[in-house]
Amino acid sequence: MQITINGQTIDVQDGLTIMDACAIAGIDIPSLCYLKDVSSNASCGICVVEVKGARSLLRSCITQITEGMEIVTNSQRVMDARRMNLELLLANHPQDCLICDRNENCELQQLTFDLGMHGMRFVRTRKEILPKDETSASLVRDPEKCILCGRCIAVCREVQSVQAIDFSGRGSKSKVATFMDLGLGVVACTSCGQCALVCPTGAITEKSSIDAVWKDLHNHEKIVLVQTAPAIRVGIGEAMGMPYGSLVTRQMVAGLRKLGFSKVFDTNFTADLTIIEEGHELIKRIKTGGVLPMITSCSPGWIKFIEHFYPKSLPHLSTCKSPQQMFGAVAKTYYAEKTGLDPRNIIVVSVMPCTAKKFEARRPEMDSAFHYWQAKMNLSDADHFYDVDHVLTTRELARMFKETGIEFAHLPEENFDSPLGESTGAAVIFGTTGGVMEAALRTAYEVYTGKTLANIDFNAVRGLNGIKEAEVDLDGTKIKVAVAHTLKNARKLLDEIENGTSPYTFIEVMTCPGGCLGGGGQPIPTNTEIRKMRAESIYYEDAHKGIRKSHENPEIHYLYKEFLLEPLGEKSHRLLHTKYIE
Ligand code: HC1
Repeated sequence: MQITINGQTIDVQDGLTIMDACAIAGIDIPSLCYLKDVSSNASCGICVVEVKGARSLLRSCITQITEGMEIVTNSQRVMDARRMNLELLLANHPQDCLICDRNENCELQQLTFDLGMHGMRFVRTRKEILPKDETSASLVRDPEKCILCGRCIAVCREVQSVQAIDFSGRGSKSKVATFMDLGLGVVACTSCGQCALVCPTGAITEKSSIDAVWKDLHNHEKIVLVQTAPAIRVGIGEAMGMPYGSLVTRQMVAGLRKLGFSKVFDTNFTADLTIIEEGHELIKRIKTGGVLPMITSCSPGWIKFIEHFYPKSLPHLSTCKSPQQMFGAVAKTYYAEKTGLDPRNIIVVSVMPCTAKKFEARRPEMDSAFHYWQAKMNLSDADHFYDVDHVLTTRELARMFKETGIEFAHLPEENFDSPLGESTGAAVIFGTTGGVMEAALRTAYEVYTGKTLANIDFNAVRGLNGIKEAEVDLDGTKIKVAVAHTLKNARKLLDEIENGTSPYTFIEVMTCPGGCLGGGGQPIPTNTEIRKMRAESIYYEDAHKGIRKSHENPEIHYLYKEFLLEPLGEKSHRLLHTKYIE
């Protein structure tokens, strides 16, 4: 099909929107509401263009091209309309950019600059000040900064099938709201933070733990340990200005030491531990007629989803805590004992790509180390501590680096501390969809059959398809496995389980698109192309690791020999496994 854009004739395929056709012609049409692959509300009015013969300007994100269409994207009329629509949005928007969490990473701010705005003619029309919603352990919503673009609503509904938020009110009273304005911490929100990832302004952000972490880092009575999730090493470089998907594992370790952490450990260590416990749990369920399919349990948004929407299916969840929580429990018991530290003085900080991890760390049952020590040390309730004290997102860690002037790209490469820093290739792939499944199969196969796996790369469970499946032959016992990322895809697998048609033995579910590397706490922007680049780096690290199977991690062997004694043993059950809330 032939169309003309700004006087130039080009050939493009049928069925495109004007915005897509312009992108092919090298013209980036601005928009504050459009969300590629998800939806367009066509609400912001920034993407308007002139089309010959049309009476008014047209929104390029929803208007399809037609043969011979003549489009103008840069006329005075177009520029004036875009500026006018932006001015109307700015009229009700707070002018506190300098102290906003999204300063320098705000699409509204950037567009104001890009469109050459020099003044604002309109005054605020909204009469009341809309209160912040701080009810969630993970997220803060500030409706004053909301421009009603609808992206958060679209991602919550279309990607996650959760619908925790929606538009309410009309005209000047329109706002994004939770059911009955009860707050994100009260309604059925999974805390996944995908809304924060797509918000063009500072209207939804993670609940910051930065001040609390600094306070503990500056308290010389505290030993502050940090653990880093698998997906941080492919995200933090981006947040520090490096190319998308930069793999910066050892610079990250150096940077964390510069911030003052006493020891820099790796969540990957307890990802390996999770595989040992979860692999044995799966084998036990297969051999003893336990509840199948068993479903992975390390993604806290997913746990909240199944608790809210599919409580009948909770027995399908592995009882394993997530690697984040296993780390906290092991650090404040095994590591405390080994080093002679008072567990009350140990602070565990997690760096996670995930906003729901903040919620997970505050689940009331996540205090197993406290109960472990309570009787031994005669602790009172006043001594109470959680296994994980603070959770920082990738974005928050980047802010801390910037606050201290750390030039991330020039950091030397350093190694994790021992004994909670050694990990395998199986652990790093936890950070991408399919990774937990692949890691579990590498171990489950060898434990179940007693044989060495010839090819440890399970390509069938790699990639960004919404649901992937594979058949695995455990030496004559054939099992079918499935992998889903996003809660909308997980819903399909749960529906099969609940109507009795699920053909699977083992299922991996990760809450966020692409798995943790696309988590709600990762750098903004995060989109499909960027997720692919992060996944490539993760598989690169796996392929270049000396040890690639969790059960071959030597530090895990010591942990069992010196402390846990055996998988699924008494200590494991007290510290590494959990129950769910119906
Ligand atoms: Fe994840 Fe996990 S992989 S949940 O996605 O099991 O957040 O990265 O840390 O706990 O290990 C997140 C990532 C992370 C846990 C591990």
